Amino acid sequence: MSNFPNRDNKTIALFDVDGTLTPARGEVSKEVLDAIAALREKIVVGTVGGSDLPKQKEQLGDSVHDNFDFVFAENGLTAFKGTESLGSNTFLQHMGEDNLREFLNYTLKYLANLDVPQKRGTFIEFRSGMLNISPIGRNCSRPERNDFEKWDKESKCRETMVADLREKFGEKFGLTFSIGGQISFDLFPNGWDKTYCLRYLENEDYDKIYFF
Ligand code: M1P
Repeated sequence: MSNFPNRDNKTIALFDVDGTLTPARGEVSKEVLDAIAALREKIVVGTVGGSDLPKQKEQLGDSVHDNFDFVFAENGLTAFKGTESLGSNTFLQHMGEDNLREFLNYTLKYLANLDVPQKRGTFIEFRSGMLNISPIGRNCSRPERNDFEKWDKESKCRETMVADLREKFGEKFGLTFSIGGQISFDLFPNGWDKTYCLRYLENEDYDKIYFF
């Protein structure tokens, strides 16, 4: 950070990736990189993306560690200051094997008992920072996905399942549930959203933190 002698090192701007620095799942433009480089002369800059680091590099380039002071992938579960790793965390580490097994055994039985009109494969996707659970199965086709969404609106399948899991495990394991897409819902430890990365800035003593 000493390459920028005249900048305000007490102010940092953090940028979301998809839909902010880049189009959704797209690549960053030269204009945006130039604007970031100019801003970096004045204040500290960082990225906070929901995707993992390889995907963030596909979008922002392999030089992302050179162009930003901080790089937070998976909302900060993977964290870098320059090229120095600040740490990493996973859903498995948060849960521990015993709690995870208890949760999965219950959820798999619940899924088996669901009377979904069409069932395909990959009902539970194990991601590094979350679980994604789908009553129809993630490898359904596009038309099957659309049909499930309609059926789910009437049957309230996901809503009912989430209410059940939340009551049984929400407080016990500190989990947040979120129905975002068409065929599934996500669950992750409380606080593992975009604010997760802020824990790495606590010791840096910033006066102002902007998030875009
Ligand atoms: O971005 C919203 C959701 O998109 C997908 O959901 P679905 O496959 O149900 O449409 C998933 O990637 C999910 O994790 C995500 O929250």
